Amino acid sequence: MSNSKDQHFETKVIHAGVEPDPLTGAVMTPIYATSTYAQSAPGEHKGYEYSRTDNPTRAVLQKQLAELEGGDHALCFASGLASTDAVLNLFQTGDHVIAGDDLYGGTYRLFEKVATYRGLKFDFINLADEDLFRRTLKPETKLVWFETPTNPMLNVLDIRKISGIAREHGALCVVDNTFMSPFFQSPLELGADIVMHSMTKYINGHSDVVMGCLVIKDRELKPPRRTWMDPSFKAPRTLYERLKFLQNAIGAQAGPFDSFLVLRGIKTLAVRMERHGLNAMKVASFLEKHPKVERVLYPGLESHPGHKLASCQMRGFGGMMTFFLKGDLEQTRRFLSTVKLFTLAESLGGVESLIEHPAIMTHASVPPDLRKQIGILDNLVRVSVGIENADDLMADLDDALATV
Ligand code: P1T
Repeated sequence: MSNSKDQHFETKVIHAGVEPDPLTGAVMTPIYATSTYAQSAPGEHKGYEYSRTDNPTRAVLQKQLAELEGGDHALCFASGLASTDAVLNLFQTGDHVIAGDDLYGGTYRLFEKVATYRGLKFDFINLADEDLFRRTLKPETKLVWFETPTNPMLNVLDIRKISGIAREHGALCVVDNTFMSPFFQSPLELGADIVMHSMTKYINGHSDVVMGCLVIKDRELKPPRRTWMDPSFKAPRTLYERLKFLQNAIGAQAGPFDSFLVLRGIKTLAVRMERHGLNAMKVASFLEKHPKVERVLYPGLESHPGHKLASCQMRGFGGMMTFFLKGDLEQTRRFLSTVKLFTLAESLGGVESLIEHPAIMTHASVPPDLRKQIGILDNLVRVSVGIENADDLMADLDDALATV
C-alpha cells in the first residue's frame, strides 16, 4: 500500500491505522474485552499490561485519529469533557487560561465551575479581537482554548493567527474541532498544538457513543514549576508523554466496546460529512429566505461575517447552523415542539437531524448575562442537519414555521 500520507481522506477513513488482526486475520478490529494481560515473567509482556494503560482496540482508534488529524499521537477518553479535563490537568494553581467566549456550555462549566476551584484562572474573550487578545495575555497564560466555528453562534476564528500569537507567548493552543471533524478542518496544520474532539458527534456519527479525543502535535515541554505529589517525580518530557501519563493516572479513558463503535462509524465519515454539508447549505439558504426567520448563522452563506475566513480555513462548512426566529420565547417553544422529522434533543453530528434551544438546553450553564452578550437569545434555535433527504427536512421546518 502507498504511504498513507499520500492517501486521500476518503481512503484514510477506511484504512489508516487499521490492519487485519495479527492473531486471526480478522479484517475488522476485534473488541479486546479484557482488563488485563498475561505476562510470561514479571514485567515481560506483549506491550499490554492493563487496559486503563493500553488496550488494542483503543490503540487502533488512536492511531487512526492521529493520521486523520495529521498529528503525531492521539488519546481517547470517556467523553469530550474528559479529554478537556486531561488538558487542564497539565496546569497548576495560578496558571492562566484564555478561552473563547462562545463555547459549548459544558466546557464553560468545567472551566468556570470546576477548574477555577483547582486554582486555574480564566478569561473568556472574543478571540477575533486581536488587541483584546494581546492585552489579556499575562506571564502566567499557559493555555489558549477555542472552538471554531463556535457552539452555538458559529463564529469563525482565525486558527493560524491565534495559534501564532499563543506560540509567541509560549502558551499551548488547543482547538476544539468537533463541529468540523478532520474532514473539513485541520487545526494542527494551521499551528495548533492539540485538537480536541467530542467524538460523540460527527466522528462517531451515529448518536450511540459518548467519547472524546486529543490529537497532539508533539513537542518538548518545560518541566512543571512544581512536580506532582513528590519532588523526586520526573514529569514526562513531551506534551504527548505528559498527556498519556495523565490518561493512565486519572483513568477516564475510552473502553474497547465504544472504541469499536467509533472505528466502525469513522469508515463513513467522509461520505457523511459531504452529505451533512450539502444538506446544510440547502437548509440554510431555505431558512435565509423564509419570512418567519430573522437571521441565519451558517458559515457557508455569503451573508455570514466569517464566510471569507471559513472559505480559506475550512474545506467545507459543516452541518451546524443557528437561526433567530421572528418570535418570542413562547413562539420559539411552539415551533420546537411542532417539528416532526427533526428530533428536539441536545447533541449534534449524528446521521439524524436534531434541533434544540441553546438558552434552555445546551447552554443553560452559561450565565444569562454572558449568554445575552454573545447572542444566545430566547429566539435562537440550533440545528444539526442530518443526512436525510434535504427536501423532507425543509418541508418539516416549513410546516413548523407556519405555527410562528
Ligand atoms: O458531550 P461530550 O462528548 O463530553 O463533549 C463535550 C463537547 C465539547 N465540545 C463541543 C464543541 C461540544 O459540542 C460538546 C458537546 N456538545 C453538546 C452536547 C451539544 O449539544 O452542543
